Amino acid sequence: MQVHSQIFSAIPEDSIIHFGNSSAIRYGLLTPPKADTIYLSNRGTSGIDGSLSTAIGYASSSPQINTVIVGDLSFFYDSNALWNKYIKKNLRIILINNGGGNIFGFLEQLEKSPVFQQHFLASHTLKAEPVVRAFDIDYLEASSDAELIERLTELYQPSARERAVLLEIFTDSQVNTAIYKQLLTSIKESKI
Ligand SMILES: Cc1ncc(C[n+]2csc(CCOP(=O)(O)OP(=O)(O)O)c2C)c(N)n1
Repeated sequence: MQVHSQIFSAIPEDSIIHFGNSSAIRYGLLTPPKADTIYLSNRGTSGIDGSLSTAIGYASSSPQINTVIVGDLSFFYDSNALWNKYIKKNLRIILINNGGGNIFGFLEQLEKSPVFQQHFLASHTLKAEPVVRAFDIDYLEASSDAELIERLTELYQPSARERAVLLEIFTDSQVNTAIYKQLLTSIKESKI
């Protein structure tokens, strides 16, 4: 949630934001909307196949800054979307890498399953850097709050951007799950 709040402070007004599935859209909806910004999401049937492709296709014919906020499984699953000669420098991909499908950590019954890590979370240690470099896209990364603030400034600096760029933000899935559950409990108990 901290990461999303920082991202939303940095995204310029009058731009386009695309959300992937599944935590990205949920966190996005919890963050107060930005003025003059269009929010898009290709959720399909909550699919991870195609959210990146749709966003990249849209950005290729858009004059505005297009930011795609996507999780790691969604990104790697649809990374072939980057093999495309119409990608322009208005594209900003923000990949929130929590090492798996963290959305499944919110479902109590699944979490108790002996195959949770392997088959539901599908946990991994992949990094996006070699993938985006292969497609001639710039790469930035952040693993702390301080780094994130600096990288977000770089991400939206027009003079620093000659090509599309991906910012990979590493987060801790266990912290994410604990905080999100706390939030849901607070809402149920109407403390907020
Ligand atoms: C094609 C397809 N396969 C599997 C799923 C099931 N599914 C829904 S969300 C999700 C995990 C998304 O993980 P990630 O993109 O890393 O986002 P996170 O929830 O961790 O933020 C999966 C596998 C799906 N929706 N579509």
